[in-house]
Amino acid sequence: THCILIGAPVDEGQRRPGCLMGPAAYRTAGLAATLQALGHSVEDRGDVAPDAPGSETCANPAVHHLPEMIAWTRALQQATRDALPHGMPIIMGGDHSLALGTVAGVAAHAAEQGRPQFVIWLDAHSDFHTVASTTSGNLHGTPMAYANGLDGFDPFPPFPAPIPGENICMFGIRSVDPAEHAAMEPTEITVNDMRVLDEQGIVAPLRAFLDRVRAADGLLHVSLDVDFLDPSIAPAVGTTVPGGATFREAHLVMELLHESGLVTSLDLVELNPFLDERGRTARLMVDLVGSLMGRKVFDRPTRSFG
Ligand code: DIR
Ligand code: MN
Ligand code: MN
Ligand code: MN
Repeated sequence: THCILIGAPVDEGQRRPGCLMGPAAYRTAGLAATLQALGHSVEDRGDVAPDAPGSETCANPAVHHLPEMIAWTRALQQATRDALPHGMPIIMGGDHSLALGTVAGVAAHAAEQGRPQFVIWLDAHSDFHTVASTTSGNLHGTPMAYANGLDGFDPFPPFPAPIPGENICMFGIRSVDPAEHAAMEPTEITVNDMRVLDEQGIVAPLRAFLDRVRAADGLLHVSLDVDFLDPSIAPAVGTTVPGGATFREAHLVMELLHESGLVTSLDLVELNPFLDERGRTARLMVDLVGSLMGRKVFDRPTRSFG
């Protein structure tokens, strides 16, 4: 695979400074070398620089950094869309608001190809607020609702090709605000919260979704929020929530994604290196990318996905 690294030092989607150091931390932790050691070619396109922000406003007084986020969204949509015909974009965040742009970019590309877009959201949070509904005002809590085509995103550009709920699958969810819960209720989104993972494990729900992606010949975007992981193994995130995925659960997700051969783009989000313990979380995230891109101890017999 030709891996295209894109730095997205977005820090404006939440209130705890530090995510802007994420791209540098991934580079320092050896992301490119890890990919090359697995036989991939790597192109680092550097950090995206958005245009100067405009002066957009919205009715919700809680929202902060709206013009900056709109500028990031436009720039990251373009950067992701530009990269997709050439390889697999790996977006190094940056807080999760960057997915407003990256998922828009992959959706635009998929529409151009005439193929359906699927998304796997690995996160403690559902990120299903709108600009209108967010009470924290942190736009990192909104990208999934934007991608699903919800109203309430003025004055953002309209989402290019809204992704139907059937094509969205969440894992690791354990923190959902009331407005998000209400907004998700009528959708067909598959929400594998931690209770599902406790009861069924990660394998069966993930394979069920991957079977659907394969059957539809879809493109698959994976958005990996550091807080998907349990804080005991991944402390470097502003919004830790107890009870997250374990080390092996996380690697197993990545290994199954690799074996599926379906992943076409990846976000790495919410890493805050300022909160890290000597690069521990950054290294874990890089190791997880290694598993996603084919690192394994022993090969497994090829398994049919249906
Ligand atoms: C909360 C927390 N739902 C909010 N969200 C996220 O502020 O909207 N934290 N995404 O990481
Ligand atoms: Mn998130
Ligand atoms: Mn989160
Ligand atoms: Mn978050």
